[in-house]
Amino acid sequence: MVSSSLHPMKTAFITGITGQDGSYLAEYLLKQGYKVVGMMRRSATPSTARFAAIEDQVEIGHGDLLDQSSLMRLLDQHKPDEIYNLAAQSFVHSSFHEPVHTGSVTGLGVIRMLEAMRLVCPQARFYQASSSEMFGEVQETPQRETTPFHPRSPYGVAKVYGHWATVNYRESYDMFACSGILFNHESPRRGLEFVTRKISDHVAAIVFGEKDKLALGNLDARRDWGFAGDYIRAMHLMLQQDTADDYVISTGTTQSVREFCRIAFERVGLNYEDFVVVDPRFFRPAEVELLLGDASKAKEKLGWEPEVDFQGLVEMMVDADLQRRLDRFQKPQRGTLPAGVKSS
Ligand code: NAP
Ligand code: F7E
Repeated sequence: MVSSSLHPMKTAFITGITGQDGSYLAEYLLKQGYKVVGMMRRSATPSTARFAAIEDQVEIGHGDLLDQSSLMRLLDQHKPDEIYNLAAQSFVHSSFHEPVHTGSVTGLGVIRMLEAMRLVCPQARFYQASSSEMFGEVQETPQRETTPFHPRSPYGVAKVYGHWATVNYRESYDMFACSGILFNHESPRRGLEFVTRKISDHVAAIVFGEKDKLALGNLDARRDWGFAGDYIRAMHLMLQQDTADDYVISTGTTQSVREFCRIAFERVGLNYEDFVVVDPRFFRPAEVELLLGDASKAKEKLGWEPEVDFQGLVEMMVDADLQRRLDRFQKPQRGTLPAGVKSS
């Protein structure tokens, strides 16, 4: 295990800094003494909300995983020590509607980053955001680094490509390239389209009288859900080792979407069965029914362990969505507010 001592003068380059993980990782690396450069793509409405608190401490470079020249220009300009490739079209459901785009960003985008690094700064260390979606129709339980992949969506297929591209560049060019096979991780900064945040936000909306129902798809899908703030520590640890390797990062527990609903509604004294309706629009052409990770390699070699458990995660997310509404001076209409969620 390597201790997480301060790293003055090191530069970290993060793609996907506007996303959930990018914002947590940027905060963490700043605390570790890094100079942080984040890559953002052009947007009509810039999405800087997640890292607003640290915006003035982060340097932003404009680029896109679809544009090879922008990646090479940014790496040449900043000469990073560590590259965290977190950018992706990351929503599995959308990947069925935009399979080619997903393949180009989430799959080929990895090769574009690796090529840019090979040509511009081959001594840098590279982290690829791989995913438990690669296991898909699981071939064994729990899933570990050696479990064969069987992806069930264009997103999963693209992530398999990115994973093997990372391994291939490590083997072909002796580059320090790691693939973190992360299971689902959530937080109050999770996008509203993902099921956990959709549930926590709807619970708060129901409490505040904005909504009466929560329409969901498959309630029986099971996931190994952890807290994003724990998982970004593992990304950093992977790049501090003597040799590059691949690691599963997970909690080692699995719960259903239904169980997430039950705890989320219980947090405000309500019964999920009174509000949740099943809507076929949210089912997928092919589903990943069960994910459960075995992170013993990460525990042994990185000294990594999660700190937030499932119940703590659900409550954190519900409380944050309630608090957001209280901060906007909204008034609760039903249910009970947990202690700790208060008007400011
Ligand atoms: P996220 O919140 O959806 O963030 C995705 C990021 O990618 C955003 O910053 C987005 O920018 C950026 N992006 C999308 N297309 C891009 C492009 N063409 N060029 C440059 N940037 C682009 O995802 P996350 O939850 O933080 O996940 C981070 C990474 O881990 C992703 O690669 C995801 O697939 C992977 N992963 C996530 C989980 C999980 O449970 N969260 C688990 C395993 C793996 P905009 O703001 O402009 O859209
Ligand atoms: O779905 C079911 C859905 O969209 C979880 C991404 O970060 O983790 C994430 O992918 C489960 C699925 O996440 C709704 O069918 C039911 O079984 O929150 P999700 P995901 O597909 O697991 C992996 C590891 C990644 O790498 C991805 O980037 O919940 N579900 N009803 C629903 N899902 C959604 N979104 N909406 C529903 O209404």
